[in-house]
Amino acid sequence: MTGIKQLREECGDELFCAGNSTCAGCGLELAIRWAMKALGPRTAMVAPASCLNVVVGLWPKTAPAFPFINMAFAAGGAAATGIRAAYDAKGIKDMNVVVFAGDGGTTDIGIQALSGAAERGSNIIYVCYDNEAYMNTGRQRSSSTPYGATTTTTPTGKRQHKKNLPLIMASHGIYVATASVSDIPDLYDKFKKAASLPGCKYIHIMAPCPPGWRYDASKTVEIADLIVRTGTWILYEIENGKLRLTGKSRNLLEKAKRMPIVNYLTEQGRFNQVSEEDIQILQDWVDRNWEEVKHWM
Ligand SMILES: Cc1ncc(C[n+]2csc(CCOP(=O)(O)OP(=O)(O)O)c2C)c(N)n1
Ligand code: SF4
Ligand SMILES: [Mg+2]
Repeated sequence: MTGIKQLREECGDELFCAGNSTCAGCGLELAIRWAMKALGPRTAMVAPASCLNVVVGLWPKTAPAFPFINMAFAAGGAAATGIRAAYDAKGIKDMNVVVFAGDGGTTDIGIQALSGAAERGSNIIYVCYDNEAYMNTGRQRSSSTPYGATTTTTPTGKRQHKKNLPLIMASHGIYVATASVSDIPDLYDKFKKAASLPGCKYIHIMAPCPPGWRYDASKTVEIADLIVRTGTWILYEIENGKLRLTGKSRNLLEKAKRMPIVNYLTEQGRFNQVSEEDIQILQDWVDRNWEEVKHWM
């Protein structure tokens, strides 16, 4: 794994520049900055409707120092496939083509275009930065919002569990990785790996959002670490159908090693209303997810 010292030496210029308008402590900003440090400037990015569309700013003062296109909500996978086809037609072989989409734009609205790109084997990297709701429009629930979380459309707490999109994408037989903004070397290595592989690759990043999750902006990395240490978000990569745990998740296969989920929930205002019964339902869901992961190992 790339160490912190090596990361510092390897990383080139900042490609997602100052002047962007993310909120303080935005997990999306950490995710895109480090993804781009791994991918480098020969990268074209498609951004379906999301916070990312807005925070880049308006031309000529836009934050990305690389080709960037805002896209219709449903069309991320299709647009990236088209861009790759255009590069191929022009004989340009050294560009990464990347979709950077929110959880709403991935797990709900963009899933058919993503599934199509994966099935066709389009040579793209599709990234979902997951802040677990439609944040840009004021915090509505998505299929990636966890059970119990309040949003404006689930004011008493969501009653359905989070959709497991990484494993749905793994069922397409492609390279899949999960990541967290609390473990940058792990995230960095997964982008480097994805860029080196042919076909469609899928990376799902847990990217906390202070105003949406209702916690202090200084705690983003701490919260992103807690979600991993409680086993609520599992770090792994799946290559050729085999799952390999990475980062802190490597030591958490045994339930006794995982912190109880309540330690993660109490840090965030969005879980203020959960009952003891809800906490147990969430804990059981976490434990079931670990059992599921074992089937892929
Ligand atoms: C077809 C369509 N419906 C609704 C919208 C309005 N809209 C823009 S961004 C957004 C929320 C996106 O949520 P997500 O994909 O999770 O990204 P986030 O805002 O959380 O970064 C919505 C509903 C739109 N642009 N297009
Ligand atoms: S609302 Fe959340 S995801 Fe959007 S810019 Fe602010 S912190 Fe980032
Ligand atoms: Mg979102």
